[in-house]
Amino acid sequence: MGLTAKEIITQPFEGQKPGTSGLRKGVKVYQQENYTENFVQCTLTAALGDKLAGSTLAVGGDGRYFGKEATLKIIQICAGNGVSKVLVAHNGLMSTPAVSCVIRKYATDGGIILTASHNPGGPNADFGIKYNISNGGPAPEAVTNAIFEMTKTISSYKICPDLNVDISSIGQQEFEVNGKPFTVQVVDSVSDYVAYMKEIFDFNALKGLLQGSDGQPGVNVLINAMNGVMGPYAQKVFVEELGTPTDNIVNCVPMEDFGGLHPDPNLTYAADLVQELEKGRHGFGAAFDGDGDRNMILGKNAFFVTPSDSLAVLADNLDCIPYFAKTGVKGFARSMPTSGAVDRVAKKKNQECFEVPTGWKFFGNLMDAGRLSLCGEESFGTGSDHIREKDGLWAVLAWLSVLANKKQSVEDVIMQHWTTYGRNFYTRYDYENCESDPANQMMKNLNCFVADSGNINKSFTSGDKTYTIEKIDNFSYTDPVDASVSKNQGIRIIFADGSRIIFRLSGTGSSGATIRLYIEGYESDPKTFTQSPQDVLKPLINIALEISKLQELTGRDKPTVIT
Ligand code: VG1
Ligand code: CO
Repeated sequence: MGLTAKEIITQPFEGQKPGTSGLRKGVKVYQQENYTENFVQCTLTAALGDKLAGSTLAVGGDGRYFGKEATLKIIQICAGNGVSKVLVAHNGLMSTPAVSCVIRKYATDGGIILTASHNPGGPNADFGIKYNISNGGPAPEAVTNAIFEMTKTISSYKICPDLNVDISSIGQQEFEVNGKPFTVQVVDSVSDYVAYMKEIFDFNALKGLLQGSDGQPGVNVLINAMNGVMGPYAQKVFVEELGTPTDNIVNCVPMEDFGGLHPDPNLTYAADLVQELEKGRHGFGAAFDGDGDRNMILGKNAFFVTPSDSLAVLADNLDCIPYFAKTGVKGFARSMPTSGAVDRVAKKKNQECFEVPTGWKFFGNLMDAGRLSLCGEESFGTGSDHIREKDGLWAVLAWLSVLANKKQSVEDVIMQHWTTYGRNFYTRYDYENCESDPANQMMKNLNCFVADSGNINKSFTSGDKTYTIEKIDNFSYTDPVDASVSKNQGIRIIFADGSRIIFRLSGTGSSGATIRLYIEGYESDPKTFTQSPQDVLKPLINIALEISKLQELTGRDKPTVIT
């Protein structure tokens, strides 16, 4: 029997601008009457316009609280709007990179990802909705701006409230809505994603590395999925494909509240992994965030690979990965706050290297234009043009490919890299959940600092170091492909020796303001390489605090997270 779509009258709502990566709010906000429906309608209409009726879309999420409910609602809204087909994740669970993979593999018109990524989940935590376009990547700013504009004028949404979909078994379900066929296909994204990884990497070589070969003992790995969506993917790749014992993959059952963890793979929130690795029993450790696009890589004794270095090392060693032998290497890119370590590799290899604003959406155009193969962010994001999202598990397999090929430990690979290129010392300070007014005031003051050309050539001294300002600006990016301009992407204070201080406000926080302070300093003297970034960068940190008056304004005497 056919179903009927309804048009529900609703009110415009403001203050919904999507941030660095979709719209993130407390779950309770999304649970308000018509809120999720409104935002989804605005998203679909703004993103697809005339193409919405008859389109095919993918839907999946990281399994956090409210995800299943939202998934079913989204399918009903799709049906209400005349969408032809929805590819939905089995039980609603699909990592962000897997959604990108599915959008591309099945050539859908776009997809919706239900995640607040590395933000905590549960009835009192966060939720998020993010739209990806047909290339598999996050919607560009033109689309997110259009969504925002529509939230101010929306007056109704369309839904098919009687549509009853079962997402617990894989396969196809057919419906008739307003006299037209509507198909829901429940996909096994784990199989699709893992099949793709097997095309990209040499799984036999990886197996040899983990199990031991040619008289070499195997590398004992520890993989921590932080109770997020990556559990099933890690299980399939490590246990089923590579023969890793089950004990070596932990927190691999997805939970609605991530078991109370803050699913952000950094030294603070993934302290469990760090402590295990410190015991020296594993040669390699990795953690993912809730939606599986981020990665943290550790070596034996918890040797920490800074994400910016991770990017540079992979750039230097892409020949260890079969995919790049097929596609060739077409250029590198990093987000603006990410250290310049990769730039050095690009220079040596004569590759283009782009500096884009924070957030993965800026890489997609470059990839589609065939100018970018590998890119990354300092925030534990690494990826390539195999999809259009950063990809945590891909990064782990890339690292293992390097280790297998070079027959070296993580620490040896990094040391060798620094010996060749010098070390870009790097640290990031996060001041999470500050009050908004003082944080905005600080940025306002910094904008004044930037506007005052008298600050150029000014010197700042801290301890025995003196730094002279060479350039200051609020980073602006002109997309080399479509010439779109993105302004106000972060305050940069660049010194004569190339050291940098960067300030920006997070676009993914769900309440208050999160200030991010990024510090980079370059050293070529091998004697410095084993020193701690906190020691080496201390003078620059002090100068950053002095210029910004961060502590006075926010009342914070230390950051909540140091990376
Ligand atoms: C943060 C990171 C940024 C990343 C974004 C989304 O944004 O800094 O590099 O792309 O999160 O990552 P912000 O605006 O809070 O600094 V994820 O894993 O949340 O998709
Ligand atoms: Co994420």
